Amino acid sequence: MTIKNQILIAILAITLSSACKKDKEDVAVAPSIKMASETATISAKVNEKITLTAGNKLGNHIDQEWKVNGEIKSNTGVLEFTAPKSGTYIIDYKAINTAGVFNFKYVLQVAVPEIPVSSTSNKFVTTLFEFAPAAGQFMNEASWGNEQSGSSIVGKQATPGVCLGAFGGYVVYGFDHTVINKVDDDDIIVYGNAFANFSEPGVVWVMQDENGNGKPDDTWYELAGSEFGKEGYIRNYSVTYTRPTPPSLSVAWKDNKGGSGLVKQSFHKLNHYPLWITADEFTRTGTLLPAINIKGSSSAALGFGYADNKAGGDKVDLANAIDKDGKKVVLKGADFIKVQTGIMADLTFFGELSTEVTGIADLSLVK
Ligand SMILES: [Ca+2]
Ligand SMILES: [Ca+2]
Ligand SMILES: [Ca+2]
Repeated sequence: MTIKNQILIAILAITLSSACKKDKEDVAVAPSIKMASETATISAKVNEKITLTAGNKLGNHIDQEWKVNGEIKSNTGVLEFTAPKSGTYIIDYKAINTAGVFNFKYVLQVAVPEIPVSSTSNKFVTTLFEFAPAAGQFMNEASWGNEQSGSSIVGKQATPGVCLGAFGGYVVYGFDHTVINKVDDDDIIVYGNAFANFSEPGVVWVMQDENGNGKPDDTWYELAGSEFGKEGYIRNYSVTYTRPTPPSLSVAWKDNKGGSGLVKQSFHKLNHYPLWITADEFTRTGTLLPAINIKGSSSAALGFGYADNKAGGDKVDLANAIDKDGKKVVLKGADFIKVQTGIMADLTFFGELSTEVTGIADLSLVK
């Protein structure tokens, strides 16, 4: 080895050792962090930006990470986060280097947006969002079952109102305020045209405007009634209706349990397939209620909790809300409501069982 090479190696060795030493100086101390807010439970509104800051007291090298519900949202000392909907968000901050790690956890509570009742609030539903009936004897008629029938009960009680057709047909409305879930009391009344031994029970669903956008694009919760969990009660029951070819009045259906049948023509002379639906078949999915009270053309009322079930209207309690797994949920209130025909039955000369709705009101505003 030449002298020149020996000198080069010596220089290289010194350079490497000083580089290592410098790194060691940087990472020798674990992160020392001062959170700008040390309150672990924080709150915010939907669509409101919050800013959280972590201060590096030593200014040494650290890697940082902010996670919201397990998803990385920032790798700096600052997290800016806007909750897109109500709920609980877990925010984890981590600072790490080779000498140690620092963690801080926030629990962010975001309340469901609420529109309070005011002097101008309407007791009735004020917006029709969707009218999606099934096949039925009133379809395509100028009264109960045409494309416009859904709007018949906006802001009022009305007869004719809206007919939902056979199983699974539904209509969705919104209130101009949040209907509050009163403790130990019913909250909403759904008016229908039921009378003794002529009930056509519909399942009631409610939704909170969790993302505050005024639209029913959040989570539906079924209001469990008297038949919940009983024999013949089936959630996620689907029925597909097929456009009759050649045109005829009766409409064939098949369900997702291997069953099939006809929505039979009765007194009514128009096509029972909703003709404004351009597809040649459509499917309605919902909760099937037991047909235990149906004998021929007689259909006695079910216990409680369904639309078009009892004469004078049906009161429902938001406290009976259940999630997709059938578990009870606590709702502060509801902004949207869906009513859906709950039984697939042929009431002989009365035609198919089809829920009618003639009004929906917030009971707290009904005098
Ligand atoms: Ca209640
Ligand atoms: Ca009815
Ligand atoms: Ca919404």
